[in-house]
Formats: sequence, C-alpha cells, structure tokens
Amino acid sequence: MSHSTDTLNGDNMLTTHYLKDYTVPSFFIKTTDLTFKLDPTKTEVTSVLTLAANPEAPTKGTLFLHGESLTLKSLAIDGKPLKADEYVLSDKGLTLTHLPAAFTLTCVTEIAPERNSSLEGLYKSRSMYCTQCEAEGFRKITYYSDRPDVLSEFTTTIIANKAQYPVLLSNGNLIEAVDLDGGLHKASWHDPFKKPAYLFALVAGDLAVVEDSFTTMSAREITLKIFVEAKDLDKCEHAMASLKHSMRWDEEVYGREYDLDIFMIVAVDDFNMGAMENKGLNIFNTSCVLANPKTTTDAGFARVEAVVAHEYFHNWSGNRVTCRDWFQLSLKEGFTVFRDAEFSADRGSRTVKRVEDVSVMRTMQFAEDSGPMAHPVQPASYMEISNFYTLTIYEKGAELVRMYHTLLGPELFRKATDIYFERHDGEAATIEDFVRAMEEASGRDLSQFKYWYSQAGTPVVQAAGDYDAQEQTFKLTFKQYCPDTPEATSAQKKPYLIPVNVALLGTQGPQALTLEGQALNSDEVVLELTESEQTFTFHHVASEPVPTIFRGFSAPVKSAYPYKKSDLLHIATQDKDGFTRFDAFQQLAVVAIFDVMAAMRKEESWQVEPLLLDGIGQLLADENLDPAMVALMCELPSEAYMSGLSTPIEPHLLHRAREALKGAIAAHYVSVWRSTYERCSSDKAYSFNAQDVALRSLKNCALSYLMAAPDASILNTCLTQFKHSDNMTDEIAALSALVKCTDPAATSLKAEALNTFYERWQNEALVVNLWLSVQATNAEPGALARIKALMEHPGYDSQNPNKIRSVVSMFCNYNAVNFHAEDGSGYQFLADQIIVLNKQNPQIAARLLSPLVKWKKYDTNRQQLMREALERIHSEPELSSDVYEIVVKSL
Ligand code: B3K
Ligand code: ZN
Repeated sequence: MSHSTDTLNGDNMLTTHYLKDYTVPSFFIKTTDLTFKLDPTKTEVTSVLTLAANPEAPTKGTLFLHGESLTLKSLAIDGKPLKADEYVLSDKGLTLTHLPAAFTLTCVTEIAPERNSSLEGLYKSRSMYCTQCEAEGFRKITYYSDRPDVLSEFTTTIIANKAQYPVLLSNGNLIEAVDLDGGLHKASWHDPFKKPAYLFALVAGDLAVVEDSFTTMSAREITLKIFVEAKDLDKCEHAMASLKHSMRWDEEVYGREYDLDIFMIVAVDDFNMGAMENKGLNIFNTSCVLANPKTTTDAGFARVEAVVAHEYFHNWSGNRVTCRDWFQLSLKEGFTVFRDAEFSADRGSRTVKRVEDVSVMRTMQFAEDSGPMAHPVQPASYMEISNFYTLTIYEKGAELVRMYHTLLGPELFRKATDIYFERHDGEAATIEDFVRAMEEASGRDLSQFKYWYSQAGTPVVQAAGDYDAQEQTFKLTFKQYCPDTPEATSAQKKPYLIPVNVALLGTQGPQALTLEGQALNSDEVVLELTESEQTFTFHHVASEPVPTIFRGFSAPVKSAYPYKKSDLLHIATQDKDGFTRFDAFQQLAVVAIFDVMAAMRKEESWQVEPLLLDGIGQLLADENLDPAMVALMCELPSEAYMSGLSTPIEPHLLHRAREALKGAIAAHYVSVWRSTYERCSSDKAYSFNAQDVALRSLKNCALSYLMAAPDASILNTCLTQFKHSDNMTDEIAALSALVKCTDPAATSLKAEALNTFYERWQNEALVVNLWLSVQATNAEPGALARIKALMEHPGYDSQNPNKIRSVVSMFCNYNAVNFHAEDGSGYQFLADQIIVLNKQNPQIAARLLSPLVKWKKYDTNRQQLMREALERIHSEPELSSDVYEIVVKSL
C-alpha cells in the first residue's frame, strides 16, 4: 500500500515518497537469472526470477514490479504464459495478483541501449555497452522489485558479436565462456553474494586489460583487472596501486577483507557521475580512473586515488551491508566518504586533505543547506531520488560519522563499526541501526545526536570568552541555533549535540587545560555542547588566552568568535595544528577582502590589511613550513566561498576586490614570490607523493601571484613552464595563469598557447576537458560568446557529461562575473541548456540547476532575472521528475 502523494506536472504524475510510509516487500526474489542478447536497438532481456512471499508482508499474493521504457515480449509463471488480462501494465511497472506463495516468473523484454541518452539502465558509451543502475536504473532493463531491500543471487549470461565485443563482463565469477554460431559468443557470470538490483552491472566491449593481484590478510589471492580502451593502457598504474593500497587499508583500519576472487574496474567515457560500486565490477568515469603524469594533474591523481578507494570501500559499507531504502542513502555514502577521507589523509597530507574537505563543506554544502533544496541527512521525503545524491548526503553525512569518531575515540568507534558490519552483513540496514551500533559500543545514549539526521540546515554557534585575571579563570560561553529550512522553522528545531574541540592559546602556543576544576592531560579538549546556551569554565589560566574553537572543524557548523585581527594572526602563526592555523588566516583574509569591497563601494582608496601582508610575508619566509600549507594559506578565499558569507552577493564588486587585493599582495612581494618560485622548482622527474605535490602547489601559487603583476621576465617564466614541463600539473597551471592574466602583454600569448595546447592534446579527451575548463572560467568580458563558440568546437561533445561539466557547469559556477551579467544573458543561456538536457539526460540537467537555485541570495534585479529563467524552465511541457522537483522547490 503506498501513501505517497502525487503532483501533476503537465500530463505527468509525479509522486512524492515518504520515509514514514516504508513497508516491507511483499515477495523476496531468491535468485535472478538474466540473459542479454545485445543489440543496439533490440536488446532482448530474459529474466527468470524465483520468488517467495514475505511472511511479514501485510498484503498477500500481489506483486508490483518496477519497469520503465520497456517493451514487454512475454511473461510466464511457472512456465505457463500469462495472457494480457492476467496482469496490469502501466508506465511505472507491472502488477501481478492472485499469486502463489512461491513461484518462478519468466519475463522477456526488449530495450534499445543506443537510444538511451539518460545514461541510466543499459546504454552505449561509444563502442561499448555498459550499465548504471543506482538508484533506480535497473527498472529500465527489466521488470523487477527495484528497491534496495530486495536482495537476490544473480546469474548473468551475455550474448554478443565476438569481434565487436570480445570482452563480456558482469558481477561475480565467470562460470562459462563459449563461442556460438554466427560470430557470436557468450559469457555467464555468477555472483554468490546476494545483492539489490542497483548493484548489478554489465559491460561489453573491445577492451584492453591491466592485470595484477592482491593477497588478503587471510592469504587469499585476488585477481585485479582494470579494463580500458587500448590507447589508455598507459594510464592504469596509479589506479591499480590505489586499489591495492585501499584493500590493505580496509584490512588494517577496519578489519574488512575482500570477498570475491576477482575485482574488476572498467573505464567508460560517458558517465553521469564519478564511479559506481557494482559488486565486483566497478564502473568508472574515465576521469576518475585514468592517470598519467603527462595528462593528469596532481588534483587528478588525488581524485583517482580517492574515488578508487571510495568505490572499493563500498564493498563493505554499501554492498555487504546495504540500505533498506533510499532515505538511508547517507548510511552508505556518508560513512564511505568518511572512510575514503581518512584513507587519503593517511596516504598524503592529513592537514591538506582536511582543509580541502572543509572548504567543500563551507563553500558548497553550506550553500545547499541554506537554499530551497536544503534537506536533512536522512530526508523525510523526495520526488526524484537522483536529486538526493547531494553534498548533504555525502559530505555532511561524512562529518556526522567523523563526529562519532571524535566523541567515541578511535577504539570505541572501531568497536562500533565491527558490531555494525557483523550484525548486518548480508542485510539492508538503516541509519538507526548504525547509531545503535555506536551506542552499544560506547554505552552512551546518542538520542540527541540523531537531530543531526532529521534537521536540515547549518547550526550557528556563537561563542564568547570571559577572562578573570583575579580568579585566573576563562569562561567560554556558546549559544547555538539553526536557521529556518524548508522542513522546519528555527523555533521548531531542537538543540544539537555538538562536539567542540577547544584549545587555549597563550603566548607560547596551546596551554595545559583544567576544566571545571579538573586537570586534563592534554592541551586540547572536546567539549560537548548540548544546550541552546552553555558555559564551560577553565581554571588556572595564568594570562588572557586566545581560544581556538572547532579545531579540525570538529562539527559542521558556522561558528563565530569576536576575534581581533591580531588574534587571528597570532593563531595563524603560533598554533601547533595546521588546520587551525589555516582557518584563522582564512578569516583574516575574508575580513581583508570585505574591507576592500567596502572601500570600493564608497569609491575610497584602500590598502592591503597590514596583518595579512605581514602574515603572508612570515609564511613565505619560513622554509620549515609545509609548502602545501603555505600555498593553501596564501591562496585568497575563493569567490564561491566569499559569496556564501555575503548578502546580497555582489559578483562584480567581489571579483574586482579580490583581484585587486591579490594584485597588491603580488606587487608587494614580487621578489619573494620569485624566490619562492625558484625554491620550489626542480628538475626531478614527476612523482605523485605528498612532498612533491606540496612543492608544485606552492610553486604554482607563486606563479599565479607573479602573473597578477607580470613583467616581461615573468611572462617568459610562465611560457617556459608551459612549454617545457614534463607533467600536466605544471603545464595547465602555466596555461591557466596565462589565460587569467589581464596584462595586455599577455593577450596574443594566450591565444597562441591555447592553440598549441589543443593541437598537442586533441586526442586526449580528459586533457581537452582541462583546456575547456580553463576557458570556461576565464573572467574576461565577453565570456558567453566564447562559451558558445567553444560548444561548436570539435573538442566539445554535447552528449558527453564530462564535456558539459567542463564548459557549461564551470562557466555557470566558476565564472561569476560573466554568468551573473546584469542583462541576464548568463541565466538565459543556462535555461536553454537545461531545457535541451531535460529530454536528453535529466540527471545532468537537474545538476546544472544549482546556480539558479540560489537566486534569493542576489540583488532584486538579478533575483528577477534568475526567477524568470526558472519560470521558463518550469513552463516546459515535458519536464523530467529530476528537473521538475528542483524547479518547483526553488520557485
Ligand atoms: N553510489 C554511486 C552514486 C550513484 C549515483 C546515482 N545517481 C557512486 C558512489 O557514491 O560511490
Ligand atoms: Zn559512494
């Protein structure tokens, strides 16, 4: 029985699904036997399901099977064909009634992979077939209980032309491979682990393979294979190494061993997101698996390592223990992001990784959490589940898991994950099951913590300090509230349990702490804030301290403390923790940018905040600091980050102020930037390791400052780096610095460099994407015309999500001055793109909406224009549920 509500969108009925309406499945599917006869327009899918009634289901004898865009050829129960009046077909699926308690259902459907441009279900990417089933793509393959709490044992047989598709893959182990008549061949795969349909995968193509092996902690030998197009064989080494590191790490840190005898990764060009954790057969966007120093940046290498790890870790957090329903999505995604973040932190620089992740939270997740699409980590309802693969589910979800780690400590946290994995192995679990494991391991009652899952919005914590020299006490008072969000007003929200990691900084760094009369063995303490307002008292504080709060971003909140600018510089230079230093320095830089904006608004003269200048000078002078940290701290807060702190957002003023400040800092320290650049340059061959990455990042930071105030010799340095680097990190950094350079002397050099680069890399799709992005984010006037021209360029492909992201998405999200042009041309352009993509690929269309969704944060003129763009999309006749949901919630 469904209690969901329906909304009419043109002729389309759209359903809202509610968490509170969950009902158990009426039948279980014990085995699923699939046979695919592959054909671009007429793929025949035969499914044989053995079904058994669920004794706990309230309704008996009725079964609904999801199915969309399918042609039903035949249907039989226990071998007996069904007549058309013995079932009910709709555009959402198939209903069978009067069913026995156990039976076999045989169903033949026909699908057209070549016409499937949604990249969901079975589709063609160039010359290969592949699948994407999460969340609800399997229903585009055959009629099925396409819900994650129906777990089945799958056997898959694939039949295809052998010359065109020599490689045929599915989940599990290969059980048979034979040649057939007529140039065909067939392969059968069996997956012994029960799984929901969203983890099903099939691949067929002419693929080359890199093979390796891994010996598990119980001495089992696992075959590892990465399948790519032959031309990409030289780009697999890093992913393979990352996979082996991930496998070892999950054994060592979580005690989790791989289970099948083979683990496969396939790279595909056309993919809606990064990658997919299908059991034993992960499918990856080429951008998240291929890496080679010549074609891939350091950021690309890091992404490959993180995504390979993320998908591999899903084998336990997602596959062995899956989700009961999609309201539990963060159970697998938040947890797995936390796992991959810790892995990356262990492999490279922990501080850099934390700074990057917190920037994503503060810049992007906070924006989502304060807009019309704000939703709890465990949403209460959705229309289109594809719209809920969000920063809130993933990144905020990971922060929640991190808070357990902070509150429980590493040992109890590990005890809890052991309980969770062992208790729910082979099951579909809920977020409540996860919390229960945390409670049992720690003996704590975590009921207040659960508000983090049910309340949307970013809590605000205001802190104030009070030093009493007489008593030698320091009182820290915190007040918390959470702003209104679509599902609840601020007044309706309950206070959160918030871990606040605190240290008190004296002149010599963090001090030993005595809290509420009790001496602590540490100079850092995690306070637990549980009330709307709460005070903590530290004793034996000899002199007035500078407190640091939310060290390491111990909770995903917006925090405020009335620091003086000099306090911020003191923390930035004296704290022992890299993240805390970064955080303080960034706050100082934010104030400095706002100061310039204020002066510019009044058309007054301004000067660079002296403490910021002093701080940068100190950072660049101290050669003992980690160069990566120096680079991160010297990089001014991005326009996107600053936008989140402004109401209304003033894109042009912000851009002008930030660029002017950067130019002034550049000019003040020219010779220091120059020597920093020289100090970080080296002739060593490229290697992806934390130390070398750090040096490259500081070198390229220096280059970008130098190019903000260039002379002929600097332009020359930049060109030399562009032409003679042995790696893409340095090559693209030089190209990007040149393209961004506003000096007239750079104008002709830019065009030439862009041409040279394209000529050189035109056959490397991923490198062409970098080339497209550099141009899409070029803030010079006239960007829209350049974007339109780029979209006509042979290097563009309007069907490929990576190209769309590199141009349209980069322009609309990271070229604010042009996208937010006062005449609304940027908004009209985006609306046009979304309208086209709505039909072609609804998931990509919906993702592109995010810059428009933020319309309320701009001035009234822009609000009006952005709203008009949204309304135009809204009035389109056949809106997908993906686009419809976001547009309606935003208006
Ligand atoms: N689980 C997939 C995401 C699927 C998105 C479907 N729209 C990748 C990941 O998070 O690992
Ligand atoms: Zn994931």
